[in-house]
Amino acid sequence: PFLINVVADTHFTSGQATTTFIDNTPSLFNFPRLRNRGTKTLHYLSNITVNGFPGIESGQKKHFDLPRQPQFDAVSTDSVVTAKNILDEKGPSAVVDFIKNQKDVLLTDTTLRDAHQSLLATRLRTQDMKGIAGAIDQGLPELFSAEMWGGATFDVAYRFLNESPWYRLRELRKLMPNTMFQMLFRGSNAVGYQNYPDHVIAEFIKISSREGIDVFRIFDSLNWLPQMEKSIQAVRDAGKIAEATICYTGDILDPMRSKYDLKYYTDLAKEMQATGAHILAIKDMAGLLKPQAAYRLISELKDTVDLPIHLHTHDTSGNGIITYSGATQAGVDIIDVATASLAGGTSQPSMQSIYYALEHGPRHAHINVKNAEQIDHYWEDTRKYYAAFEGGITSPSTEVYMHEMPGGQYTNLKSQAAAVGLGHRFDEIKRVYRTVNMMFGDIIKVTPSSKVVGDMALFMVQNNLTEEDVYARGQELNFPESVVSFFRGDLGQPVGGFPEKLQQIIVKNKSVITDRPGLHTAPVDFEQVKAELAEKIGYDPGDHEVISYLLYPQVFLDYQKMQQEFGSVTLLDTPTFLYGMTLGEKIEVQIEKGKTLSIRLDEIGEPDLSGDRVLFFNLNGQRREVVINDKS
Ligand code: 3PY
Ligand code: ZN
Repeated sequence: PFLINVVADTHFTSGQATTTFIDNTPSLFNFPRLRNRGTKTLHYLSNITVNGFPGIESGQKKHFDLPRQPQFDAVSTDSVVTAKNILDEKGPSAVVDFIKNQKDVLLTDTTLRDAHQSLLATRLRTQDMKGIAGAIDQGLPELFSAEMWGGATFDVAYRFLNESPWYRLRELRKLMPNTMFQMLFRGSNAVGYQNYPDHVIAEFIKISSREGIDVFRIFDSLNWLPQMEKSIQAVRDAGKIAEATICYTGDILDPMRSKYDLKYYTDLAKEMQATGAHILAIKDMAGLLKPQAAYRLISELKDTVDLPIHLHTHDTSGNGIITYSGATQAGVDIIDVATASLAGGTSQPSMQSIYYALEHGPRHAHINVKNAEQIDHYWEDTRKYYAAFEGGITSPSTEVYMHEMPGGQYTNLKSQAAAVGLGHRFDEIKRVYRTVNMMFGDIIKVTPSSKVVGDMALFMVQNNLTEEDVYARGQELNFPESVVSFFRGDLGQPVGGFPEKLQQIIVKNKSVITDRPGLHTAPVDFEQVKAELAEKIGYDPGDHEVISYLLYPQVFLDYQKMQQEFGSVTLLDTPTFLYGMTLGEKIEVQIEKGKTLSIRLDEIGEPDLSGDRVLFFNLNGQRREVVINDKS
């Protein structure tokens, strides 16, 4: 390969190379890596088998039975007109009318997004979704939508699963033509943790609509409307459904938490309606909306706005079903649920449970529960693959009413704490999280503002700082970057503004902004970025790849590098993807129609002095060896 590189080098072939040519041309050593797909797959398998998957030690592979497939009594989508059919044929206003004409409460199934984000560190792979997607489309045509994209799934797919979120969207779209796809969109923070320029936001919405997203749940982590308006307009322009979202915090029935009282929510709802949104969503990201409060809030909102109301909660406290029951009585139009095997705890309440909770009452949950139970068998079996990523909350935790951490953050912060050696002080971190929230002025906490609170809490615990210490010694402390950025106004303005004294201590002499961060970001030249990316990856990228690179430059390039090294590993079954192979095991990977890799692991050699092991495989009848450095 070295000689090929030399001969291919234009500088060399032009005859200008001198004796320093080899030293000064490091690209000569970029050997064309493992081109062939089989070889790349063997390379991946060898690496995982020897070194383990990030977060999982090597040598853990167990036998898993194939997940059970649903047995439906009868399905006929011909007779059911789904919300997706209505949207495609008649547009968003017809869907709004469809919702308003329902007597029953409609369901959104969050299994493919929030459920695994909240329970399994967002690790659910497209391969496992593909195994059941068609059955969901056929067996649950009454669903309002399936939430399957956005939030943390976007970057986690690239970062940890070696797969493109766009691949997921395209594959599922093919398998679920009759189901509306819903995504969680962080307003001006898109699917990231920082503010992006307005036209980047608009471009992202345009591309994801084209690729198959129908409903955009748009929120701002501080409930600051100016950060949401551009997104709502972009969704309208794309002919899709804009759900303007109010994040719920505090407790409207607690007089001690008067900052977020009923009037706060109803006033905001009126402003949301004025943006031209199609639906109003109430996003109870931590699961703080208690049953009586839900009844009260939804009743008042129904009297205040003319939009359908879509409620989202997390079941962390164990009260989720009663909350939904209260909301349903008060007239909520749509509620978010997850399949039973991925419900409860920090995830959404169970779809099957709410069905029976409402059965024989005035308003039912609108699904075929038998089909839902059948589909759930698949998830019960599939969840087992991901045991290594379980968050560990196995029972209701009412402490959430104290710390108010969003469902997806709890386990995240726990592992962040463990990573810096503070795992044993997590109870203290939870209390300090609450203290920080109050120091910050009692803010809305949801990605990315929740991360700021979490970072500050970790910082204080790590440095043994009390609230008083922060005020007394703050000038000499170097606060985490996310905290400084937040107090400079980079995420927008919190309800009631920043506490001035603390803001001064944290930002010190840096300038702050009080208007929309989008007004301060330089515009992006998409063509120029595309050319820059093409140069880096060696091919002409699609607009979806350009936007991914814009949002997550390093994450996207790292993903590309992994693709070059290991090829596409999205088609491996999950036990093999996560745990590698055991000696003598045989697997089949269908890489395309009619093309299957048949792989057997025959031998794992002992490491040599530098730690290299040779693995012997049989690939489609041929003996192949792979050398891998043992880093375990
Ligand atoms: C996200 O933004 O990823 C969330 O799930 C917030 O609740
Ligand atoms: Zn959620």
